Amino acid sequence: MTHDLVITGARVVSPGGVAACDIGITGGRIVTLGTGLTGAEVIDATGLIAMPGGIDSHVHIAQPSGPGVEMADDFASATRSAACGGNTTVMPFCLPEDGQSLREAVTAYHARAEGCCLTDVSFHLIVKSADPVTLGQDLPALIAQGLTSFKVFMTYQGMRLSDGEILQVMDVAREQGALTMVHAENEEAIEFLRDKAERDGRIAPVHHARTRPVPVEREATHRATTLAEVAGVPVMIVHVSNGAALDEIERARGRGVRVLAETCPQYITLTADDLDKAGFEGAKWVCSPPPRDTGEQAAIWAGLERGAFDVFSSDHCPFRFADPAGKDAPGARASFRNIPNGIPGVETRLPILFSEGVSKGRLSLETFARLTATNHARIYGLEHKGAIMIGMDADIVLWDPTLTRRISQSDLHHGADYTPWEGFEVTGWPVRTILRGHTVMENGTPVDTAPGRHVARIRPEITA
Ligand code: DUC
Ligand code: ZN
Ligand code: ZN
Repeated sequence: MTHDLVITGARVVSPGGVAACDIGITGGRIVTLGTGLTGAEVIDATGLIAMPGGIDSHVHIAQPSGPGVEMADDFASATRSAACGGNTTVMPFCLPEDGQSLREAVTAYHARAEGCCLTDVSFHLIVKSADPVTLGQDLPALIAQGLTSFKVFMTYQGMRLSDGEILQVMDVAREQGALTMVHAENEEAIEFLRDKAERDGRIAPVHHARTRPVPVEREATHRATTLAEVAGVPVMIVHVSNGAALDEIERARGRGVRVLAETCPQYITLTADDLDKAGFEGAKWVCSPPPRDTGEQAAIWAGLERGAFDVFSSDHCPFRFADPAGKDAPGARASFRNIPNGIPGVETRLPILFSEGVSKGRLSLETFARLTATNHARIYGLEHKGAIMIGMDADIVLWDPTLTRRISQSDLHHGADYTPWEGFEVTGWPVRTILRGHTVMENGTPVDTAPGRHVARIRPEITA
């Protein structure tokens, strides 16, 4: 049999282990794994590692961010950046604008993503209201259409749900077979600390981190896992930043609660000191939960090494720095409270974990593949993605494990005007990204096509 495409010479990372073999691709799917394969097109990947294309299950793209504030990426730039960073699928959130229903929001997001994506896309929902239409009509309808996961917030006025509302939403998740994701920070504790800081004149960006300390996240993590226990549902705790929150997760697991956990590059590489740069510079690192300290980085690393985390995502949430529609929003210099929250990272997630994890000998190639692709697909129900196996989509990224580079804004493809990792040295870099058999990035250059499409999902296995 002659294939459409054959990749030869690579070390192939699959759920069964790492093996030298050819990958035969026809019709956008992996159809053969073996030796001596023939194809209409052949990619010689000698010396490279073939990994499942990255799935970034936590990104924000073109998300409404408040009056006058605009995210730095649309779907074209975000997915171009994602593909250049070795990803083949991204999972953005659909956030309704004020007055918009969840279903209307999803329709608007589909329109924004239509025809311009370099990676596949699969939407999560954000549930910011527990009104009867959302709970009784929109959520069940959208879950039935394959949007089988949603996020709720315990922080942010206008977004947060009360404990009782979270229980109601979790109950819908239980009935309909969806997975609830929780942003766990205690809003009232943050408000108390923030008001006090402002009264005392502590208004610089670093006070964003100081007014969202570890206990605020630890308490909310405990509460989120307890609410899941009460509702009888699994829960994903997103962007875990510290050891105490992870302890709460592991304690809940010890009680038999089905708790999944996500962490991100910022929590293994950045600290609150990054927010403490002179003047307004620290705004570049303002995100929630904030980066902590080297002790907490070590706790997150220990969690990654012992398998306590299920997924490693970017939480890509880009704003331009030198821009009044971005980090320099009206009032942002007068108080950290007004700095848009989030950092760009979809293109740097994989190189950072590869370098810090695989190249430094802390993670095996198989663990890397699980944390960056396979588990995302399994947990969120992307049936044909996340593994180099026969029958799966031919979503493959070729890595050169010997390439050492310094991360630089000038090489990246996102819409932000900075990277929080400027100058950060990494060893290991993705050199070719293949989406369903189409090359979408080669040697750092995006290919000028838009083969990406929306992928509906099956019921997440943990909800069964
Ligand atoms: N939570 C996120 O998940 N992303 C950006 C901001 C936030 O609070
Ligand atoms: Zn969040
Ligand atoms: Zn996020």
